[in-house]
Amino acid sequence: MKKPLRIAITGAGGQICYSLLFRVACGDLLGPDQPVILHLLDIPAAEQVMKGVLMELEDCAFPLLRDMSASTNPKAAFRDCDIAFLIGSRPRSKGMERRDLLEINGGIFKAQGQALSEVAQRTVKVLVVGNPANTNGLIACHHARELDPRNFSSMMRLDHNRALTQLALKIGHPVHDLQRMTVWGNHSTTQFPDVSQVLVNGSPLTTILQDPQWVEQIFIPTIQKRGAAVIEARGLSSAASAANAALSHMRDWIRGTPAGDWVTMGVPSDGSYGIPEGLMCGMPVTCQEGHYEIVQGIELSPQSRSLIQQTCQELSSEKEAVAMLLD
Ligand code: NAX
Repeated sequence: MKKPLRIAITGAGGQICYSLLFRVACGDLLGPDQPVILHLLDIPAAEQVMKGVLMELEDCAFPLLRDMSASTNPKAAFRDCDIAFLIGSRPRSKGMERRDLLEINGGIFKAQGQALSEVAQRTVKVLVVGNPANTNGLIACHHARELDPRNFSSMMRLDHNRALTQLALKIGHPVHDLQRMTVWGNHSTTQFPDVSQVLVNGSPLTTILQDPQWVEQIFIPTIQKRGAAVIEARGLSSAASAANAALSHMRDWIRGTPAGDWVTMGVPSDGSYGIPEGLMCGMPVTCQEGHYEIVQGIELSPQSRSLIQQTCQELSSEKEAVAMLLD
């Protein structure tokens, strides 16, 4: 049997983790022959809830779950961890300005980046889910001075999966037939779900979808506003689908993307596609042997370039709003 891997998960008392923890513990992330040790982190107000979650994890008798702990101290939770899901963050409360939200969360992710840098494995893979995910990811990465920035990513996979399904429904194919979806930019309403490279059973989508206006007028706004639509329907934000996306993101990063396909990850921009360096931006990536590469050579139309520029402008303005946390 392999040596157990340590997986830190923050926001452990919240609704996304209530789905994610159980899937990680049963082997959905790393496979049926990889034991895991779970390190839960939340704030003191959620200590009692974490206790209950630990009890339920015990009650599942998962064969792969070798040990688990709950803490309110980031350094304790991140010690020696191989994988970290940073999910916990402060929600926007009544009267709070967007700038205040960015700053409060920035403070949380600064401290967590520093703690990861001090105590996590040097190869730790970090996925930031807590919103604003891209900018929080940038802050955590910036403060993890002893770690490679390529260890950090932010979650765009829920947007990616939403886009795949809406497209599959439109053309009447199973999701399985579709490849090469990309969601550029920010996990926000400015994101650009880009179908221009999508293949359906190896053929360009454009040979099947005869309705270009649908993409602009229905598809793109539907994906951009899907989070709000789920809140409207459920009275709560996406949780199980977010947990599934986080798990898929980390699984593909570690175990690789299928040949000929790619996924969307928020990763530190390197200047590709004219996106300014130093943003945590949704981009198409392939993964192999635990490393991602940004897909190169995609031909972008002037309209696509303009939509990418708009969402990156939003990322730049978020970065400016937290400039004091990026010194
Ligand atoms: P919940 O409010 O259910 O849970 C959040 C948990 O985080 C709470 O238990 C809270 O005590 C904890 N927390 C707060 N500050 C913390 C800190 N400093 N350290 C550790 N834990 C802390 O939210 P949930 O629905 O689970 O969502 C979590 C985050 O994911 C939110 O920021 C949400 O906006 C974000 N999302 C991001 C998505 C993405 O695609 N990037 C999609 C889903 C989700 O909306």
